[in-house]
Amino acid sequence: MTDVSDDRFIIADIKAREILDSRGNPTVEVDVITKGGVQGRASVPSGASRGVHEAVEIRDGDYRFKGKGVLRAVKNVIEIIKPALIGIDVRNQYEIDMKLVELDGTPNKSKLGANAILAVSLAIAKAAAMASSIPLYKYLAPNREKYLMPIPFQNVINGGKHAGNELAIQEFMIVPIGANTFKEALRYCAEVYYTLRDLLLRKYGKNAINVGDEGGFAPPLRFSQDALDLLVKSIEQSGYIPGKDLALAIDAAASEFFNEKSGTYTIDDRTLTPCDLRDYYVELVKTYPIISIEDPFQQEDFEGFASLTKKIGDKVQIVGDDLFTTNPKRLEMGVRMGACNALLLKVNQIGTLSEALITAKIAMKNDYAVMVSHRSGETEDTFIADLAVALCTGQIKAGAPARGERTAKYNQLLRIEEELGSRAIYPKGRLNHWKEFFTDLPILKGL
Ligand code: 2PG
Ligand code: MG
Repeated sequence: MTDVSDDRFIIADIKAREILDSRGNPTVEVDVITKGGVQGRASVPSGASRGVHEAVEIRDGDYRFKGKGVLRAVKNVIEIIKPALIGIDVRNQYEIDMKLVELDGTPNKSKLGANAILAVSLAIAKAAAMASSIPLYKYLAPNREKYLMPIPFQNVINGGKHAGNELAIQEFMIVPIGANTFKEALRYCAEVYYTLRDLLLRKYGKNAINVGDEGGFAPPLRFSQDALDLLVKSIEQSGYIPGKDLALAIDAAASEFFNEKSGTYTIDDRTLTPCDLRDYYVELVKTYPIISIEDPFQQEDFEGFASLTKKIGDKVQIVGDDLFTTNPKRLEMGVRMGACNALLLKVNQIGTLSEALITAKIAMKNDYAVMVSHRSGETEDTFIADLAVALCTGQIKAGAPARGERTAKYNQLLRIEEELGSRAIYPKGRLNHWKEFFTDLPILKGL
């Protein structure tokens, strides 16, 4: 524990409240206030295509908000967490997080709720950064000379659980690998997004430009290839070269189109065995400039993931999201089996900042890339933007360049890049740039 007593850092009060996320569902917001009057505020996101191994978010299950209220989680912050943390120095992130884990006492944070715990954990870090008078990303990683900006993986066509269409694949993303700066990358994406809108409008009419949960369009398509063709066309018609300026990526979120009984997948009006599905992806990457595939198989199929990674993992990033749920144990198992070559990092899947940082470190130590990620239900909180810069992952996904809760993250990255000036590096053309930036974070105290 940090023992130099300084009132600026000592927790004097914790407030918690129920707010709404981008889908209109309640979520938890927490303020951590120090004796010096500094306030760190954080709120938690929520997924729709949730992995079964994720930490548990507690919902009230009563008449309010059709059972989705979070007043029990709010109460847990006020009645259980707050009394345990008053008087502690906010710079003790790791100790505080371990205390939260201990107070909960369950393996999946189901007693206090990962939503209650994470809001406190993130607010603690923000309060510490503010009390130290430094930006959050620098507080999290003070020992860097240069910082790697993340390539934004932007989900511009939504399918699966995030949209009211027939596309099995959940996310079709554009990846501005050829930009020189984050600012330029964001512009590339916005321009392609406008072109895509025009194309959709012309080809399918007004209904096609409705948007899904993450701000991408949700056109009435059935086949993945149609979505991918549209992206290639949009990139070209925006004046860019597919595969050079902007590449493509998908998050299949395959658990959502997996039929448990038959062990098959329903996609593009076809029923595929895991082997067929692997071949399907192999064909897709031959036809399109796809550089990253997330959750290609259902969340328990480590072998399926490994077979695809073995086949195309030298050229394509294979990302584990529902497979790993940001859980160190599941990640370690994946590493042993050669399941993937990248981790999707979602802080609310594990429930504390320290545990998420540990999982990221395990990934990088084992040569796995890390993509920091939002959830489909988001708030205006921009924590993950700072987190991606602190970890120098070189990758983030935060949805389309539209809808306030998505642009909040990208706009924060613009501010960070501006502030860093020549200390900000954009990983032009490469997903493995992070390796040059991998270092221990003092906040983890050698763990
Ligand atoms: C995903 C996420 C975010 P959700 O599957 O990667 O894009 O979706 O938050 O619904 O799990
Ligand atoms: Mg996913």
